[in-house]
Amino acid sequence: LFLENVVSHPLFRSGQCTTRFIDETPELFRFTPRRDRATRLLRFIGDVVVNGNPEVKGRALPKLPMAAPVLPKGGHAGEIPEGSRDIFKRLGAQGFSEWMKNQERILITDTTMRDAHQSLFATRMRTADMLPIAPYYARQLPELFSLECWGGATFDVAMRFLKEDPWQRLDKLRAAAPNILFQMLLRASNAVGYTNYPDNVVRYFVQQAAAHGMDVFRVFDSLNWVENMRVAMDAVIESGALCEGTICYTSDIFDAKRPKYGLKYYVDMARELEKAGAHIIGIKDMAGLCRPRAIRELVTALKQETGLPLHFHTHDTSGGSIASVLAAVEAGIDAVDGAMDSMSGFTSQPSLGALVAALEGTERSPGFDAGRLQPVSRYWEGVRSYYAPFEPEIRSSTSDVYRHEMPGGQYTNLREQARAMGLEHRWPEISQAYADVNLLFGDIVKVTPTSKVVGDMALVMVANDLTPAEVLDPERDIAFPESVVSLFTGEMGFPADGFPKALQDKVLKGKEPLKGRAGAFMPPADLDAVRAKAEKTVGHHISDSDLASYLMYPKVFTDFAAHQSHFGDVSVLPTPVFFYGMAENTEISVELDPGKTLIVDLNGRTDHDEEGTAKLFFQLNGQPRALKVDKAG
Ligand code: 3PY
Ligand code: ZN
Repeated sequence: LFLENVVSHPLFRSGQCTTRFIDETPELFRFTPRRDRATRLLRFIGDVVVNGNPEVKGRALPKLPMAAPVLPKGGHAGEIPEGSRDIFKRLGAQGFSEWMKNQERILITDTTMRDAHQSLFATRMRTADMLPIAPYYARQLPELFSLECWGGATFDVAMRFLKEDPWQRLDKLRAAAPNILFQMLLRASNAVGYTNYPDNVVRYFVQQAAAHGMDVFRVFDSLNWVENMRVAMDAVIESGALCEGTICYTSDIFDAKRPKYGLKYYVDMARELEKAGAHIIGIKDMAGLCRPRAIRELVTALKQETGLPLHFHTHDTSGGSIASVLAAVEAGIDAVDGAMDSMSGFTSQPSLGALVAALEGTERSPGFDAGRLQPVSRYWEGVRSYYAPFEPEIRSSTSDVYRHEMPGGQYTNLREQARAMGLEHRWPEISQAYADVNLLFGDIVKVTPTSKVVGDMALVMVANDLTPAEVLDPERDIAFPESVVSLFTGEMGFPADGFPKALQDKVLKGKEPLKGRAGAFMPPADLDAVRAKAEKTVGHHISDSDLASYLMYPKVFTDFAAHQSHFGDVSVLPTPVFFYGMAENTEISVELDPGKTLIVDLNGRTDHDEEGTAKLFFQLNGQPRALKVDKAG
């Protein structure tokens, strides 16, 4: 047993290992017999076949077996050409920032592996579907500026719902595509969570992400408060990575009725971000509100006022985003985001194919033609069909977004929350309540986590048939959700003009709001003590990245660890098996490790007996295995 683990490790064999070795490779010190992995996976498969995956309960499930996505023919092996990451490594952060400005071609980020699925199907895309295409990106699309593949909601969803380790996803992708910059979304002091963390936790998280190969950190604050971004920005800069200091765009710079979000607001913020050390300025139009005229004006002004490259991110909820991206390109933007065609449109990013085709033959063409995207897009099309049960019913663009201003990444999630509360049929009221809550809260920036608070309150209003006047009425007692109390306390920071005083008093019921940045009032986490506590809870040694997960989400991490010890690493299972199980008389293959494959056949099953137990008959690499599974609940 021992021989399979520690002793065969090259570092151990070199005789150079110290106690750090245990810290850095804890997996080698978990002495689980190898064949247990197969048994545990079989246990998981059996459970899904008999009881269903709780994550898809109540959804319309696809018919099994499902066709596998088709990978492009060829182009996945052989030499890896130079890409943006090689250039970055050569030039360093400052030099790379200059390099970006000197490019005539437009630089392109593909968001398919992060924001696109976050916005289209509730962040459910699994690592197993990302990994096979990564070698093609490395070889066929080395001209891409970056792959946005981590952060935002993907971090907690990975552990919470997909039962997989986000760090392992990053490591595996990194190994498969070492030449293209990886980009993540970081919610500044909220890191990848929903509320502020102590400063040393934010720093620790950034250090871990950088050590695992993250290159571009898109750092934003959900109230556009630069003061609240500094800790995260400094940590990124100190780690040697690229810091994209980001402005969240809301309202409309031309709306005379909302003058606080005029051009000056954004220019001032960009200047502050430049002073704070950003290497790139991100314009994050999370709801897709920035129309062509506005982005043209914004890019022109920010180019004049800052010496930094600009990167535009938008959503296609209204259907109008490609026009905005092209306007940005014409105004001289340096980099833009899009998603592969089959993963684009609606609440996701605009289509990369459309963008590249529009720029073909111009001096701003990205250096590859739209044809090169098609095989990759076809692969994603197959992947997307796996996740159909997570897609909302709505099929078309909706320019109604200019009214409710809901971020693309939230739209499908809020509809999901509404569905879970039995309120989906009242969606028009919910979206109106969302707009009303924004005004009640003082017309704030709405992006994770503030957008979630606005959504929570909107659901409460609709569920309880509350009007805005009733919410404000001092005589009327309202049970505000915890997230609303947290917002008005200042735990997510403060908007530049503060919160409306009367509502704040009503929400806080005499409790004092914070007098400044939440991080300044939080004692630093004792990382050794937290680690010891986490290890005691999960019952084994944890790695540095496990600690980062635990610091972000203690309960989610411990539940995930318990799932892993019961079922093993389920991230290696094909997606249809993970969510929908296996049909009788079908076979799947599972790659446990490179070159180590498990063939699983489900030959038949019995119904539940009186005790509620069903028997499943498998073959595991040709050997018969029977498995008893109890009925859930
Ligand atoms: C996130 O924070 O996850 C977002 O996508 C915000 O737009
Ligand atoms: Zn987005």
